[in-house]
Amino acid sequence: MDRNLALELIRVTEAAALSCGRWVGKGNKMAADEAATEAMRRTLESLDITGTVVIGEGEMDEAPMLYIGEKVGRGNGQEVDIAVDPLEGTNICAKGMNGSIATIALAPRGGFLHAPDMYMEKIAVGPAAKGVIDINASPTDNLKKIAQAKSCYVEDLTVVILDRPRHDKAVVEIRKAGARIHLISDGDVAPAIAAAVEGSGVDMLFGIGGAPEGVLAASALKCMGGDMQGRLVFMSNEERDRARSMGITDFEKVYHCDDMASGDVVFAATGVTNGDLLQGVRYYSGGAETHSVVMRSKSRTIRFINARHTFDYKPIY
Ligand code: VTB
Repeated sequence: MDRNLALELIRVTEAAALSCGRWVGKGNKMAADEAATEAMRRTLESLDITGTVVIGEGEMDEAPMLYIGEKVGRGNGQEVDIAVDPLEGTNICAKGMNGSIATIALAPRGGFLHAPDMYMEKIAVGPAAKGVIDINASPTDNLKKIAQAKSCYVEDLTVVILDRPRHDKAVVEIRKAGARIHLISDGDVAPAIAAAVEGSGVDMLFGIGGAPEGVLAASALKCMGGDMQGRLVFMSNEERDRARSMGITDFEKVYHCDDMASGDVVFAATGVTNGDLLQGVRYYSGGAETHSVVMRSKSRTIRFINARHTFDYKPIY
């Protein structure tokens, strides 16, 4: 993977964030998502890659852009697979709440799990707790192991969980175990990554969210030396059929980072609204500032990038 691509990717997520940033708090999640998707699609066009979207906005017939199977890039460079979520956390963006990001990951052809659009049970931690998590163990056991690995008390740990009734039982157990909980309304990719950033205040992401987003989180955690386990959650026979048609045969399989994202992976994200990981887009007279992260699994370099964009020279925004 050409390492310059990593910096090129930041331009893609910045463009998405700058575009949907205009929709923050406007109560229109569809418009925000469309703005991010359109900007991401347009910027991808300028990359010297032969890209195929494998995690995208949906199937060809349901998404006008960045649909699964869509070819992107100039078509003159390395063959890569692309996972995108132009606006992860459409609701939070529409409500102006914390935690929405624009995100993308690249892997060599065949590098990503083709995750169907369904639920995935997830547990994610940073490098300090790598190798101690077990999705088959109880939340309490996982917390004890993480605390031991991090040389701290369970009471010092903060777990991020989507605020959903399906997590009520786990929330009770985690509180009883003594850990702090940060319940979020949406957007579980950024907190999974934050768990791998020392000093972010997040130690673990736990619970059931989207499977495609699980692949994006796994890509980032692979670049950071963190750890993640995921297991698909089937809600119907249709979902089983769909998974089968995407090549999935073992419905109980526990996916580790490398099963979801393999090879030389590059990941980038830009904050749309403020969060534990990234600051949101801040507009001012004549421009805006963005906050992004870009990383490569090969070098494990993690770059946080603040960029100031001057609109006179970027009239598109
Ligand atoms: C959402 C979204 C998350 O999972 O919650 C979704 O906010 C699925 O959960 O960021 P619901 O169906 O209960 O809303 C994510 O998209 C990603 O994992």
